[in-house]
Formats: sequence, structure tokens, C-alpha cells
Amino acid sequence: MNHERSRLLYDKAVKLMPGGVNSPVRAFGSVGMKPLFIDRAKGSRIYDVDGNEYIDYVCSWGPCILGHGHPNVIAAVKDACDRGLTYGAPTEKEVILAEMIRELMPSMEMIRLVNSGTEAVMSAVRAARGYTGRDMIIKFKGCYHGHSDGLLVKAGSAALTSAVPDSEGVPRAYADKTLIALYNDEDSVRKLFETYKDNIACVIVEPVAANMGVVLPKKGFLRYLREITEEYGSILIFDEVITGFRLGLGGAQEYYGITPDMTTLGKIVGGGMPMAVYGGRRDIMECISPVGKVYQAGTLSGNPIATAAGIATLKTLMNDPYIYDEINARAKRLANALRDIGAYVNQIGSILSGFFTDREVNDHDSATSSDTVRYSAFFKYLIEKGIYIAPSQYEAMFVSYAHSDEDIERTCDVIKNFEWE
Ligand code: HOZ
Repeated sequence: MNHERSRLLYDKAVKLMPGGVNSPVRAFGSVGMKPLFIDRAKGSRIYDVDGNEYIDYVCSWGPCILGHGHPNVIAAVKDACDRGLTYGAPTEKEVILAEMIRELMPSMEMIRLVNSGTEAVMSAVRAARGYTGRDMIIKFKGCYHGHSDGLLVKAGSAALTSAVPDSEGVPRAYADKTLIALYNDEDSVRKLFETYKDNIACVIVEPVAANMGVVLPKKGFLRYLREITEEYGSILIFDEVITGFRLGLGGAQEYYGITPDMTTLGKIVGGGMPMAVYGGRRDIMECISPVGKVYQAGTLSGNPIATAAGIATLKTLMNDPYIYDEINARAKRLANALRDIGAYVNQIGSILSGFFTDREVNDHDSATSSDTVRYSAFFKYLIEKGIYIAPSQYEAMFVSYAHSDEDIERTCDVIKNFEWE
């Protein structure tokens, strides 16, 4: 496969942007390749600047649950563009979207629209601190909640592959406020609460971890978090940037039947445009400015193009009762193909990860026992066969409604022929 134009662009880009990219995992560093530069995408396919076509299981890291350029979303965006790109003032679309979110996730009694998952989580944590008057927070090793200072501690996603789960540039004083528990380990949470008692403002968790690869919560784990946060008067935040509208219209909180105090959303809710959401209990959200004393603002927040894309995406999901059944069934077929080549697979709904390890993968340490050299070889093999998965062991594989049965069949055949000695 020819990647000449990608190489030429990379040579220029690397002099202009760190690693030649605008987000670290895109640099392909952990699979020992140079990045592919993308020209366009449609349906289940993505095309690089050399004209190579790939079946895409990155799906822009999650937003494209309907596939690339779904006609409903494109039409809504075009219509919104004709009305101007941004006003910096309230719109009807914001109200419509907020009502839809509250209907689908009743725990989000009030919301605020922001521009990225990082911003949503940073703001939710600030709200939790403002509401409780406490400083400490608990996060889990290997969970990723964006790149705000206090959350870049033992983080997942590209922070795992770059070997800097504790980023430089984060003041010690911020990192010290972040307590680290172990995913799926109730004792580690209890010990922190017993030590720091009523100093803990919130526990933030990916209800299904998807930034150390996909790691599922053990039975009872999320309920335990609900109970212990209630016991200590701490706020439970579900980071549903990946799971929101992915595990079903009600996200992980509906799937597992646990109601968090606050939720963060991103990716699907913006329909492929830069938008994210934080929200939750009314009494907590009323701490946010201008009603309350916790400040948060943004020029492009609630942007009309992004809200149009979000509304169109959610409407399409709500109007077609078969979408989730179909994409989940397709993800199961991929999971089985990965098991056939000896991977340990975690799959839920339409997200999955195959780990090259003999261990059961249920936390950071077991996830990182995966043979990443073998993953790199797998990645390169798939690229050569026209299949695009995440260039990192520690990201999820996403299935969209645009993936046809033929796409899945072809992908399974290719996977099953992967040889590793
Ligand atoms: N942190 C994102 C994946 N979990 C990466 C986003 C990107 O590089 O686009």
C-alpha cells in the first residue's frame, strides 16, 4: 500500500506541530508507524490522501455511531450553516437538545453545553468541589477524563502509551488533590474514604473504562461507588463521554441501573462536531454561574452547528429501534473473530478491545499486560488489508450503523488470518 503523500505531509507537519499531530495518539507512535493523513470519510469507510480506502473502526474515537456523514446529520449541519456559524447567544436548538438529553438521561436535570470532553469533566469536577466545599477527588488508575491538570494523574488513553500517565507541567499542588483508586477494586476506594473522610468532593469514573482498552465494571462495582459516595456525602460523576448514547440511549447509567449525581457527555452528543455536556442534579448545577458561584463560560458553547448535529444524531438514534441491536450484534462477531486468534476480548454494546494476554483484563495492570508488540504487528497487518483500527492497544474499537454485514464478514476473515509466531 502506497503512503507517499501521507509521508510528505508528515514531514511538513512534524516541523509545525508536536509529533505532526493535534492529539498524541494520532501520531501512530505506539505502533511504530508514521500517521496516515485523511482526506475524507463516508459511511463505514475512511480514505487517506493517497487514495487508500479502509473500513474504519476508529470512527473519530466514538462520535460516528451512525457512520461518517450520515445524511440526516449532514442535512442538519448544512441548514444550520445557512443561518450563520455562531452567535454567542442562546438558541432554540440548545433548549431542544437539553430537553432530549434530560428525557434520555433523567439524572441530568440541568445541563450545560461546552466544547470538549476535557472541558465538560473539568467543569463537572469544579461544580462538585463548589457544591461540597471540598478539594480532594478520586479517580481510577487507567481511566482517562481529558487533559485538565488534576485529571492527568495515572491517566489512560495516549498518556498510557507515552509512558507519562503523570504529565509534566501539572503543578504538584493540583496532582496532590487527586487520589488514585484501582478500577474494580472496592477496597482501594474504601481505604481512601476511610483516610480522607469528608474531604472528598467527588469520585469520577468511566462506568465502562474505554481508555485502557475496554474494561468492564465487575458486578456490583458501580453500585458500591454509588453507596460509598452517598455515605460520605461525596458526588458521583459518571464520565460517559464514550458510553453516553453508545451503550443505548440512556448510556451506562441506564444499562447498569445506577444513577450518578453528575454526568459528562461528549462524542456522540455532538454528532461529529466539537460539543460536550456536563450536567446532573439540579441542586448541584444551580451552583454554576450566573445562578451560583462556580464560574464556567465559553464563546462557542452551545454552538448552533454542533447543536444541530447533536440533535440530528440523537433523533436518528431515537427513531430507529434497531440500531443498537444491529451494531451490538456486529461487534459480537468481531469479538469472536478476535477470540479466534487468541486475544482476550472485552466487548459491550458496540465497543470492544482485544488484548494479547493470557490474563483476564479487568483493570489497569491486567490491561497493560497485553503484548503491545503483537498489537503493533496486528495493526500494521490490518492497515495493509484496508482495515483501520486504533493505533494503540489502549483505545476502543467502535462499530457504527454504517458497517454492513459484508464489512464485518470481510474484517472477521482478515482478523482470522493474522499469524503471529
Ligand atoms: N483521547 C482520545 C481517545 N480516547 C483521542 C482523540 C484524538 O486523538 O482524536
